[in-house]
Amino acid sequence: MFSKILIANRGEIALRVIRSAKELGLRTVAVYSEPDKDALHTILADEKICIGPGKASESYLNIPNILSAAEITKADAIHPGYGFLAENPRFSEICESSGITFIGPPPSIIQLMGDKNRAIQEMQRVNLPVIPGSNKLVEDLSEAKKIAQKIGYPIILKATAGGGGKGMRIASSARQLEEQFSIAQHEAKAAFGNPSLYMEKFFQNAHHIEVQVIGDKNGNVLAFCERECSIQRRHQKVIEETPSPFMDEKSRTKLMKSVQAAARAINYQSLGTFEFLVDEKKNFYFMEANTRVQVEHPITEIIYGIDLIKEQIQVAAGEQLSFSNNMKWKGHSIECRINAEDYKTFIPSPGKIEFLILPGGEGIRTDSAAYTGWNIPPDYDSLIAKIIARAPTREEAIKKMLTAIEMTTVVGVKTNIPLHLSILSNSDFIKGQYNIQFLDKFIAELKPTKK
Ligand code: MV4
Repeated sequence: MFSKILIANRGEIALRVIRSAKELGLRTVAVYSEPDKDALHTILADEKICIGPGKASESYLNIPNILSAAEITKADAIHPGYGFLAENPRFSEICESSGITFIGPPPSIIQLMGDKNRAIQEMQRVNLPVIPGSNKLVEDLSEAKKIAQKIGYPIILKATAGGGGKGMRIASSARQLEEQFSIAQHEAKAAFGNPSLYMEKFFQNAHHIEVQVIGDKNGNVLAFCERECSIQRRHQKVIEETPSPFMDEKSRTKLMKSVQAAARAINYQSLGTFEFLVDEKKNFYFMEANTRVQVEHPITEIIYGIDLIKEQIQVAAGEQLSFSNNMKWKGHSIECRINAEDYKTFIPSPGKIEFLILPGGEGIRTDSAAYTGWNIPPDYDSLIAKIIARAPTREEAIKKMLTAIEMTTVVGVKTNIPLHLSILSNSDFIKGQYNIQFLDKFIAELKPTKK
């Protein structure tokens, strides 16, 4: 087992990793940018090293500075968290060649899943259903039009070096495809340095459902109960829950077994999440996989009563998975992401938190690095806290979450708390009758169009 790990991240996830590392008796090193001098992860780690100014490219994305911090403090492992360098294959390779364990999958897996088109081809090879589409890169507009004819409109163009919705363009006709194709190529080139696109049938009324996996270095791989993540706006998740109110036992078992088999077939190691679209008939189609811990991982931890970050650190140190295949989950869990933003426009609202009261009580967990007096810097995401509610039934979990959020106080910055309260009180949401269309429609109703 390691003796000291460096957390190459910030905010709530850095604090989350520090907690599990401390419980494992490890010493912790925080890296921080100048605006994060007084951040909670900086304060609560055993050691701290400033790695640069606020701009992410000069600090949290600055590989030489992060590795120097690891050398200086003699850290024997690095946890990348999510975002920043978490899915950068070059970073994991440089860690390994520097004799520092990268707490995540091997570079080959990060590389595979980072190339979205290649990942789809590989998942098809190991018999995981994939979204009907080109299943190859689309070279030019004329090929795109031929493939779209075969698949049937509407179609969606996706950047193979993208993911998480970045660089997606939808076309409902050949004329729209003519307009969108070159825009999608330019956006992909600008955002990822790679203009390559692939195409899929666009599922209008699907669910966005994902499956957590974990693998150790001895070929053991586990898949967990699915997470429903359809409530997103511009590909930013707002509310996630597990189990999905849409899935039934039969579909759930089939999905989990299929993911476990596919993950085992490619010898998946460490934490990962396989994302699917599920259609009205509950057919699931692989969309993409993330080779990192996800923001919403606590809802899975809570229904299983496990610590996924501890497991991830232990398997990185070569230990066996500490839980078996037939794990049971209990109850229902929901996560609400409380952001410092205008809830109608989603425009971030950084600044000083004058006063903060986060909720507690039975069945409530808050993952947050915010505190009264903390100045939310404008350089990073605007997450204030993740509130996670767990109860025996979905109805009770919703009621518990509503109560928790009503008793949350944030003074000094705008928040999306009103949005959460209105979603959690919405009858379709309460009935569990929603899909990926829900939030865009809901927000349109929130702010009636100007007369
Ligand atoms: C899709 C899709 C429908 N059809 N792909 C990919 C990244 C994720 N954040 C959203 N993604 C989607 N990919 C195909 N072929 C629907 C989504 C999607 C979505 C799309 C538009 C508006 C809201 C959405 C919410 C979740 C998923």
